[in-house]
Amino acid sequence: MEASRGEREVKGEMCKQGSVLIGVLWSLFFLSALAAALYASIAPQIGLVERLKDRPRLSCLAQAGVQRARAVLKEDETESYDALNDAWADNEEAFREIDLGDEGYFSVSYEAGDGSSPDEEIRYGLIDEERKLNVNKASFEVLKQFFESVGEATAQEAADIADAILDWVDTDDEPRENGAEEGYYASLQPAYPCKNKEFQVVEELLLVKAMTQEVFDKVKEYVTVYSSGTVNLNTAGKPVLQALGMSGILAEKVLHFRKGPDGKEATEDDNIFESVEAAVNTLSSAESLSPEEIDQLNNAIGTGLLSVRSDSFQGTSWGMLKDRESSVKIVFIFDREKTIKYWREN
Ligand SMILES: [Ca+2]
Ligand SMILES: [Ca+2]
Ligand SMILES: [Ca+2]
Repeated sequence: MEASRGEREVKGEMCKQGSVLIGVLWSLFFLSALAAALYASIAPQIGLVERLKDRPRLSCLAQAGVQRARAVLKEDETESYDALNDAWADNEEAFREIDLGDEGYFSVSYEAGDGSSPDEEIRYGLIDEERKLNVNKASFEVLKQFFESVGEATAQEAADIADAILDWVDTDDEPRENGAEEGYYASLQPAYPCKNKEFQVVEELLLVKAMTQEVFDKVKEYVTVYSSGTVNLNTAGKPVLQALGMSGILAEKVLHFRKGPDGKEATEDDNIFESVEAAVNTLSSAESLSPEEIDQLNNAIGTGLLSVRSDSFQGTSWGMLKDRESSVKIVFIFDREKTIKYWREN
């Protein structure tokens, strides 16, 4: 009996130790589950903190890209004209993954297409705003043609949009034939005023009567509010040349001439229009032009909207660190006087 009481005591003691052990294991299990859950809930914040810590460095790297863009533009050797083989337009040496030592590197790049094919290629440099149509400066005829050919709007829709744009910008309150002024915008739900001032961003076009998201998406890369107002014959794509009254075939002849012997845009052998006055002679010396095409080119010149020079430039500068994937992107637009017209960092 004594022995069995002793046995019971030992067993009781072992049971007690066992349950303490199980309790400890449970606690450990519980704690590690809690830690895992906690980590999962704060992991995004840890990532965010890391990124925030990197941000000033990344921002500096991207800003170095903007400074480089200014320096390259300042050294532009062809001041009387601007073309796609200028140093600012396509220049890997100046803009592609420029190593800034331990800090990281920057790239200034964009996707390029000549408007005649869907093929896009990455180029390192700036986009001149004069390759686009300035909606603050274009006439009714140019706007109507542009929204018909590029926006794929019907003739009536294009006329509505063109007149509504002119009314949006002009300071009076008298609607044009197809346009809209205060009376129209005041009747909308929600109502907003007619601006009677120039567009400040291209997205503002969406506020104008008759404009649809569908049309806007088709035209947005070809419109600007930042250019001097003229369209550069050396850089504009087919849709913009067509808006100035050139046929598709004539616009293609302009692009073909510009590409030069190698048939490629933005290479050393590109042909250049050195002045608007000589444009007809320059083009007809290289391409065969019909009398109608010569008339079209002369009419386009007659709009006063053609030039061979650009004044405002847009760039996208990426700052990147060597050991991490995070990056900062700055989209900027400045003019030759280095006035910043647009700046967005994210
Ligand atoms: Ca008005
Ligand atoms: Ca008006
Ligand atoms: Ca070429």
